[in-house]
Amino acid sequence: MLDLSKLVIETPSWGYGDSGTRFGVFPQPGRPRDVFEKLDDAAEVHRLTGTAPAVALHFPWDAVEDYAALRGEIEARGLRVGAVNPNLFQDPDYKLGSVTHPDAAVREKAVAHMLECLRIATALGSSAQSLWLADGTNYPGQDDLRERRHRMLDCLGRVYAELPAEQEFLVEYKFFEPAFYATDLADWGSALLTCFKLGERAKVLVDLGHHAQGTNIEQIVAFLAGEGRLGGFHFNNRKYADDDLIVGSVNPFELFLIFVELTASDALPRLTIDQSHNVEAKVEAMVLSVVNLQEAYAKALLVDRTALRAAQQAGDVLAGHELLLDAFNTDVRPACAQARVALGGAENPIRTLRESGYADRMARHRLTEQELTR
Ligand code: RM4
Ligand code: MN
Ligand code: MN
Repeated sequence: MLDLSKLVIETPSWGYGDSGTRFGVFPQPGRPRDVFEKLDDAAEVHRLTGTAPAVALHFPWDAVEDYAALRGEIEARGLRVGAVNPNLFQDPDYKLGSVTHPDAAVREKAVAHMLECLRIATALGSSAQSLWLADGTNYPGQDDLRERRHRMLDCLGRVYAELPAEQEFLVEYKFFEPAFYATDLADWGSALLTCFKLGERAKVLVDLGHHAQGTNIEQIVAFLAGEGRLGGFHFNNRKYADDDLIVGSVNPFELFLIFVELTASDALPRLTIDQSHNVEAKVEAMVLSVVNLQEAYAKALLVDRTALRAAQQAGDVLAGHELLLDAFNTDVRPACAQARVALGGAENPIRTLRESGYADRMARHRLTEQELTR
């Protein structure tokens, strides 16, 4: 029988709140008003899927006065904290960068925020800091590329020196956006070199939306895993850029191939959803994302590794390819439904969610001040 118990997905607190495009934000009825209501949504996703017991948090978006109390609220919902994500991209001071900024005072501010996030992570019992920098330049000559690299290594080194023993430091790269000319951590190679400089607990985080079109992401997984530096994943899907669509919605075969690589290692890295649901119902979108991940994982487990190895050794090109197609084309939905029930989840999570009326209940309860005074 299929066993989904080793698959652990973190859902992102920021994936439950209001979001939009750079042209507009579309508030949804029932959207969570604070971190506690985001936790309620995350707990609902875990209840239905049995696979999403952890919640990644973003600071200062999820900041509270009392972190011991927040930890209690997380645990009371049957959840645990996932990675802690510092935010080095929203403050106006970061216009020209955070840890690469030409002004030392801004770099100090960025370091102070990351150190604060180490303390928050400790208080919440988190085992990872997950760093994404929006740093980069828009024009040739705008800043000195070598200097920026030195500033970044200096700042990150200072944070890494304070990293509590039980925490990992995850370094996420992105080759485009928001800078247009040069991104300071543009690809997995730059991220890996940075990790090598920082130390053993620094590992690379791969976000599916952060590559050039056509990049072979499963090969990046193989390289990083081979170096013991694959720290985590941000799942989403895209057609064009960093679209943050539901994972598996556009390119399920790519997702399957990534899971074939992930399951080739002894242990799975940290697996997080990093999506932004602009027009679709948010909790439903998160549930569908987890279901898609369960199915991609289940198909990867079906690959006959012994036969695959034999075909590869024999140089039989298409036999190996066919073995992957056999697994990918298998309908794993009934097996996943059964395995989900064994985990305490629902056979058909989307249908159960719809029938439960959760979305309507939240829309009635979670009224904003504006809606109440209307
Ligand atoms: C970035 C990146 C980060 C995420 C932010 C909100 O594109 O993917 O992981 O925290 O968006
Ligand atoms: Mn990401
Ligand atoms: Mn992204």
